[in-house]
Amino acid sequence: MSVPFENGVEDVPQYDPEILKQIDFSKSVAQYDPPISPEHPGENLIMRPLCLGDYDRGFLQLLEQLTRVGDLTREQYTARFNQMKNCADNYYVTVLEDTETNQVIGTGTLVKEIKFIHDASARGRVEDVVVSNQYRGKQLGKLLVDSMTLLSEKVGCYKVSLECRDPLVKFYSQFGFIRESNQNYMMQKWWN
Ligand code: 16G
Repeated sequence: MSVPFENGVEDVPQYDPEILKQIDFSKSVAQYDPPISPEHPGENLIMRPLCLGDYDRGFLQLLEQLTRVGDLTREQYTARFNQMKNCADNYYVTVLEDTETNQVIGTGTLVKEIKFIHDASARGRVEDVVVSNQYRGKQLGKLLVDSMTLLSEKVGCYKVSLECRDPLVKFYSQFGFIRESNQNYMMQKWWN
């Protein structure tokens, strides 16, 4: 179902846009100067769920600034979008759009991994955070991480985690993330 956004664009959102309005940003432990929020991310910017039409608004090109994406066709994008939309309680792919250029200039995702443990609770993961080169220094990465972190509590995650390289540990600690002394992140990479 298409919904109208503040910028007049009507599109199919990956998750219910009302959920973003439920984030209690007063709970944020990060500092903003000047103050910004999910409802007011900055001049000519809106925060909203990823939409189907973001294939044409530079979403995949933006992700390329984070890691390899590959040449996803519109069909591949649409299929993956619909898969995530069908699990809208578990995926919150969020974007920042510049309403002057109609380009997606920032993104961050909350993944809610459901579990049996902790009274059938869930774990949140903040994933795939990137802000376009020309928009750095506007606290937008901070806003995206903060919003996805606060959202994780709202949607019932008993904990939330993320992966990052050493130089970013300080950045992520401002949201309350701590590097656990006896927990290691281990992985195997099958392909790139
Ligand atoms: C970073 C991202 C992670 C992303 C990965 C991609 C954050 C907090 N972390 O670790 O979500 O999936 O980079 O790198 O955004 P890769 O292609 O090497 O897996």
